[in-house]
Amino acid sequence: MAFELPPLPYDYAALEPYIDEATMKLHHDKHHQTYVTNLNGAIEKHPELGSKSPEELIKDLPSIPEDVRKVVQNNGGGHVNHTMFWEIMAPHAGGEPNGDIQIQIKTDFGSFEDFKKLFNETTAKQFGSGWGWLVWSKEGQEDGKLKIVTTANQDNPLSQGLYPILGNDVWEHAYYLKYQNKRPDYLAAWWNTVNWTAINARFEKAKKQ
Ligand code: MN3
Repeated sequence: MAFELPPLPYDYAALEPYIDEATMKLHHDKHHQTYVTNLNGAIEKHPELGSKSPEELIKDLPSIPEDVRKVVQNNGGGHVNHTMFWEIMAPHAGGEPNGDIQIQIKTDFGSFEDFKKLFNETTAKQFGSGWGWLVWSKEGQEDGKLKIVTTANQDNPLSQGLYPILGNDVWEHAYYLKYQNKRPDYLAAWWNTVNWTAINARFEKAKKQ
């Protein structure tokens, strides 16, 4: 097996009351596992792809053999997205950002409150399944800039040359058991799980890309 499901870095119930135990169990053990299984199915057809990291695979989709390109886009994306998602959350987390990301959010959005509001509004409007992202963009920028973007399905900003610093999953499987159709309530509650230490580490990586 080329790729494996990473263990959840905390207990299934650790993000209660913001994300419930049943959702975490299904989301990690069933949904994320399915992306890994399907990605491995594509690798079986083209074993040379197994020497690359999942990030490398989705960064250069045009180089993926056509018969498995869509499978890699969806399931490689699903694997990368969820691996990040578990890492950028933690129990007893949330609150105000700290470190370099706090300074950069202030520079690019004015304040954390303004950033959060814009992120939640933008992500609430993503039609159907997808993700809301905070990305680091060097496109047309001398030093780089934070931007908020959304993607459909399991598409990852890496495929567009953008580095994902944080992302929130707005597929219904991420929130429907607890929040039903109230995506904005889930989006608002989710900030209580955000692990700013992990996000600062991703921001450091982004700047080195
Ligand atoms: Mn998901």
